[in-house]
Amino acid sequence: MSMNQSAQERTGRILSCIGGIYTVLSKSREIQCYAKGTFRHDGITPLAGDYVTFCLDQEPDQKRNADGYIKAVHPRKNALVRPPLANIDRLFLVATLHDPVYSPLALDKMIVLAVHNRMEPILILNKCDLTREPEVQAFFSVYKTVGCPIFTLSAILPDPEIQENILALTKGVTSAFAGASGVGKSTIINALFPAFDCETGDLSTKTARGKHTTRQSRLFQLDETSYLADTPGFTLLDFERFFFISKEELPYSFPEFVPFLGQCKYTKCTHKTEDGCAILAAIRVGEVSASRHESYVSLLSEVSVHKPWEIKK
Ligand SMILES: Nc1nc2c(ncn2[C@@H]2O[C@H](COP(=O)(O)OP(=O)(O)O)[C@@H](O)[C@H]2O)c(=O)[nH]1
Ligand SMILES: [Mg+2]
Ligand SMILES: [Zn+2]
Repeated sequence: MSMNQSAQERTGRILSCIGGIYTVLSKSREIQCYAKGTFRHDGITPLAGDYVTFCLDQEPDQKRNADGYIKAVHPRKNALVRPPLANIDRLFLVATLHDPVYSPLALDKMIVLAVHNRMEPILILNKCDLTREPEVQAFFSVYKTVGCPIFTLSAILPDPEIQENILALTKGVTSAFAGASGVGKSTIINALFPAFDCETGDLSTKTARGKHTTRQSRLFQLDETSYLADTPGFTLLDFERFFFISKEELPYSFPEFVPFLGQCKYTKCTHKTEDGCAILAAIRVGEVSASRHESYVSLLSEVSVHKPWEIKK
C-alpha cells in the first residue's frame, strides 16, 4: 500500500472494543484502531455498532498494536450505554410464561424503550412447550394490538418454518436480543445461528462465571448487510438508568395508541381516566388492550417524576 493511500480517510463499522482498541470492519477487512478525534472532547465514546471515519497510520503503531485511528464517529440512530451498543435496528424481546414468568409492565417498558429509541420491537414468546394453549392465546390477544410481529416457539424443539421467519427479520439490519435472564435468548440464537455459539445455561452457573468476565459487546456480521449484537443479553435493569422520556412522548411509544392520539375530547388528555378519551374508547372496542393501558398508566406516573431537565434526548 502506498503512503498516499494510507493517509486517506476511510469509513467502517466498529465490531468490538477491547482495552481501548477498536476492531473496525471496512470492506471485509478488520482494522485495529485506537480513538483520536475531536469527538473525545464532546464526551462521545465510540461504541460497537458505530459507523466511523478512520485513518491508517503511516506506520502501524507497535506499542498500541493498532493499524490506525478513529477520527470521527458518525451520527447515531440510537445508542445503549449498557450493553454499550450503537445503531440497533431491531430488538427481539424474548418473554416466557413460565420459568421465569414474564412481567407485563417490564415487557411493555421494553417495548416503549425500543420504540422511543427507533428500534423495531419483535416479540418472541418462548418455552411454549411448558405452556398451555389458552395461556399462549391470552398473551397473543394482549399483544396482537401492538402491531409488531409475534412469534411463539419452543427453542428446545426448533421449528424450521418459525426459524426461517425469524431469520428473515434479521436480514439487512442490525439486531439484538433482550429479555430477562433464563428466558432462552442464547438457546434461540444458537438454534438460529449455529456458527455463533452462545453460552447457555442456568442462572447460577452464569452468575458465578459473570464475576470473572467483563461485559463486552460485539457485533457479529451475519452477511454483508446483516449484523447481530453478541451481548450477554440485556434486561430492563440495564435500561432503567437511561429511561429518559417525557410524559408527552410516552403515548407515542405505544404504537397501537398512535392512530387515536389527537382524537380525545380534551387536547391535554393524559389518557388515564378522562371523559371522551379516544384511547379508553379504543379499549372498549378491543383495539387497545386493557393490560397495555395499565402499563401506560404506571409508566406515566414513573416518567412524571423526572424533572424536565433530567430528561435527555
Ligand atoms: N423447556 C424449555 N426450556 C428452554 C427453552 N429455551 C431455553 N430453555 C432452557 O432455559 C434455560 C435458559 O436458557 P438460556 O438460553 O441460557 O437463557 P438466556 O439467559 O435468556 O440466554 C436453559 O436451561 C435452556 O435449556 C424452551 O423453549 N423450552
Ligand atoms: Mg444467555
Ligand atoms: Zn385521551
